[in-house]
Amino acid sequence: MATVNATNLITNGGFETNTSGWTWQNAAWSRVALPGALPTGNPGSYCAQAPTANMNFSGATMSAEVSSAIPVTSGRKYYIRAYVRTNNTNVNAVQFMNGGSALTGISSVSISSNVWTTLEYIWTSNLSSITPRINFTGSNGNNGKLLFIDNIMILDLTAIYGVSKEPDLTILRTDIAANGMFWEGVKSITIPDELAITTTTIQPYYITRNKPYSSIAIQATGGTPPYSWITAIGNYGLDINSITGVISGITTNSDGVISFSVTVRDSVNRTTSKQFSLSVGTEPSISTASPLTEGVLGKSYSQSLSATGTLPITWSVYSGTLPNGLSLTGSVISGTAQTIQQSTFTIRAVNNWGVHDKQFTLNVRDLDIFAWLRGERIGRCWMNGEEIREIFLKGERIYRKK
Ligand SMILES: [Ca+2]
Repeated sequence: MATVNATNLITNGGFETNTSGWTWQNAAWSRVALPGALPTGNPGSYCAQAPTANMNFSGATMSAEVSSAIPVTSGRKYYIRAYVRTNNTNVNAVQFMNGGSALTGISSVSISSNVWTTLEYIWTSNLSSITPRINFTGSNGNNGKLLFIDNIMILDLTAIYGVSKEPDLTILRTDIAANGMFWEGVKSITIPDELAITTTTIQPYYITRNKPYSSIAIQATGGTPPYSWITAIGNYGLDINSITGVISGITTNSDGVISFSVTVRDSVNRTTSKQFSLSVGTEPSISTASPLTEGVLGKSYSQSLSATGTLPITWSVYSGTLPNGLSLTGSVISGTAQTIQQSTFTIRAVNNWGVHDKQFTLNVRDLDIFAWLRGERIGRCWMNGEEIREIFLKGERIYRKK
């Protein structure tokens, strides 16, 4: 919340200093005590002449007008307000005007007899100055009853709230009510900080297709809490909790970035929106089977690993070690096997949507396998695709794989 000075652009808009700054169509207008309650601190209103005099409302008007134009700025927003009242049954309308001309968007208002009526507007100026006038319109009859005016006020909302942050009437009434009505000169007015969505990126930003998703709550600041949240992302299978600001659901969207607008509304219906996006994809799943293709001592080796899931996928040896001489680069295990061994290790595949670990074994065998038959080195013996390790003849080993 911030407290700022709200300057009434109309000097003596509440007639606290009698007729100063005003001219009157009927010179007999005078300051009188208020007939009926306005907020405290309003010691007098201006009214038409005393009840014994005549006011001709036979198609005529009666008006009070500031005596010199006040500057305004085209394009800026202004809060305009006046209290009016009459017990003259021949008066049927009152209007806040610019001298003798209507202000754009502000028309006359019917008034009920002897009841204070609030003229209240947010007006976007199309002028460089205005001469505020309260214009009563009547018909048929001469009588001497009363017309009251009080608390005429013009506030430069653009100056108070800043460009593009001017409130609507509901918000302004809330602000003013918190401080009491004010009627003259400079008064302080409490305005809420600008309502803003402070979350920059919805977390988690990456959303896995076909899996339940729940975000960290989107955050807002300013305005007048509590907040409610609105968005239109139902076509992505997601929705926002109107109270918590948490986005959840299951999306079946294909890979890619989805974008949508999130709106926050505060308790006085001020709203602001922000564009957000989420990235849809799927987590990795390593599809290469274990054990891996056997390596041969001293020979170059290359084995590409594969995984499903949204690219890019980053590969690493999560635990264990690759056979001596081999290394993992990207998704390829390669190198020159240096040691006859069987290695067991865990490969990790990671992308923005998840992690998959899978254990592999990789055997490195001897390149120069040979065998001995009765003391002579010979080639290798195979049977049904299996390499034979030893052959015995009548208890004597006649063949041995090295
Ligand atoms: Ca007053």
